[in-house]
This record gives sequence, structure tokens and C-alpha cells, in this order.
Amino acid sequence: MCWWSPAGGTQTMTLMEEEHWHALPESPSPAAMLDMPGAASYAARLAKIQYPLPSTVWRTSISVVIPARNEAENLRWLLPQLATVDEVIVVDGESADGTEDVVRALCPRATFIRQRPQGKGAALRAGFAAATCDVIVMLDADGSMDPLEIDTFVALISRGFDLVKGSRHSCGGGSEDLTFIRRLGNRLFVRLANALYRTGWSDLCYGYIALRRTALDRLRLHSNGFEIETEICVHAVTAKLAVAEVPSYELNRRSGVSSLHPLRDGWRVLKVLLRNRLRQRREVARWVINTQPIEQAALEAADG
Ligand SMILES: Nc1nc2c(ncn2[C@@H]2O[C@H](COP(=O)(O)OP(=O)(O)O)[C@@H](O)[C@H]2O)c(=O)[nH]1
Ligand SMILES: [Mg+2]
Repeated sequence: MCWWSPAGGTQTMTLMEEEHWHALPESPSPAAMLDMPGAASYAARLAKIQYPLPSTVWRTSISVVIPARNEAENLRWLLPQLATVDEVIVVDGESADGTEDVVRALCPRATFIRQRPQGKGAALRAGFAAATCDVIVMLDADGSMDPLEIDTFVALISRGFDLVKGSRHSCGGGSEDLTFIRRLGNRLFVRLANALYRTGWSDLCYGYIALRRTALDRLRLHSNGFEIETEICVHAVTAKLAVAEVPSYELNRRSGVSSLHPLRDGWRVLKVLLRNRLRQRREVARWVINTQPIEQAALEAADG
């Protein structure tokens, strides 16, 4: 047996000492222990326990990906609150309001990606590709998502979930940002998603999501627009990832206006919901067609 002791470097217990060690009575008195062979080793063991654990304890590292288009004012509020995350990635859609200057001034360590304004989905995918930490957290730049909630998301990932989605409609959640029409549309899409994918979600079109970086490839993301949130959630189901929902409170956008168009983007969400389900059916059908001849041949061989 061999272990480390702060008093005398590596300690070794001889075979004989080990035998005595195992032969110790259930609750020996301290005096009895000091008389026994191996007592020095025992003292060393106690000394070791009093020392702090070595600094190799594993910790989940966090990348925050922020899509931003003309969000300079809002980023002034958001960025200073991200001091404890390991990596900040801002994907800028050719902002004209000095977003880049604000990022460089308030968070010099941030990775800044410039991109044509192709939409939130394209921005997030570019950010995901640049992320290097264990967990990726998606955060809007408009100040509607409270960075204090990041811990709740990451805690569930650390407990084994691959993807954790925020919900404004579960107990403890809420929204100051949802308009009547968006609330209605979201409710319909949640019901449709639950029926098509046999899930029990309470929210769908909400972008406060954390995911394990190693799960990214299995998500096969293609969306460019606001339908990315729906695509992430339903692809997670078809990829059989472990998904959890946590309550989240959506704040009002701090300044500026939303670039989401309920009709245009609602139509895109609907297409993602249906297309993914149909593709899944087609894949199952193709699998059955491809495996039937093999099964037939095996049966014939067994008969012959
Ligand atoms: N880089 C980039 N970010 C975008 C684009 N469109 C929207 N965003 C960002 O995506 C986030 C959500 O957009 P927002 O308009 O607030 O949509 P809502 O929260 O659904 O109302 C914000 O941080 C936007 O700045 C884009 O084309 N490019
Ligand atoms: Mg917003």
C-alpha cells in the first residue's frame, strides 16, 4: 500500500504492517493504536485527511454564445455579469451601433465573430462551432435572459442531462416579453410538438438553452432563423438525448425592438416541427425496407 503524506512524502506500508492494519479491532483506543505496528502509517493517514483535497477536482467549464445585432446598449448590462463563465462568444450580425466597441471594452477576452446578418440560427451555429468548453449556454444579447440562471441549467447538465431548456410556463417561470400573439402561437406549437414527439414540454420557442458540447454533432442543426430553438429541441428528441426543462423568467428586452416576425417565423417553426417528424418516419421506413431482404435471406438459409 502506498500513499502521499504531507509530513514525509510518499509512505509505504509493509505487508506485515498491512496485516496488522486489517487486524485492527473495531474501535481501538488511541493509546492501543499508537502501540501497534503500523501506527505511524495511521498517523500519516490522519494527517492526510486534514489537508485540503488536491486541486484536480473536475469542474464543468462553460461557453456562453451570444447572437447580437445592434445590441450595444443591452450588452453594457449583460457582459459585466459574465465574469465567472470560462468563455464568452459574441456573434455579431454587422451591427451599426458600436456593438463591437462595447464588447472589446467590457469583455476583452470575448471571442468576437463577425457574420452577415443571416439570422439568429446562423449566428448561434457559428458560435457553437467556435465554442471549446464542456457546456454551451445560449444567451440573447437583449438583456431578456438573466445570467444568474446559468447555474441552474449547468447543474442539470452536470447531473447527466445532455440538453436543458428553459421554460417560461412551468412553475417558477414567466415572461415580461411575450406579446399576446406570440404567447398564443407558442402554446399551439408546444401542443403540436408534444403530440408529434411524445414529449411533456411546457415551452418551445424560447432560446435559453444549455447543452453538452459533445452532443452538438448529433443535433445536426441547419436552421438560420428563429426556428433554431425549435430545431434544437426536436432534434434532441430524435437523437435520443436526455432533455430537461427548468423554469426561467424572461425579462423585457432592455432597449431596441425584436426582429422576430410572428407570421414568417411561426411558419418556419411549423415547417421544422413537421419536416423532422416526416424525415424520422422516412428513415424508419427505409430501415425496414433495407433490412427485410437480409431477414428473408437469413430465413431461407435457415430453412435450406
Ligand atoms: N448575429 C445575429 N444576431 C441576431 C440576428 N437576428 C437576431 N439576433 C439576435 O438574436 C437575439 C434574439 O433576437 P430578438 O430580436 O430579441 O428576438 P426575440 O427574443 O425572439 O424577440 C438577440 O440577441 C438579437 O440581437 C442576426 O441576424 N444576426
Ligand atoms: Mg429578445
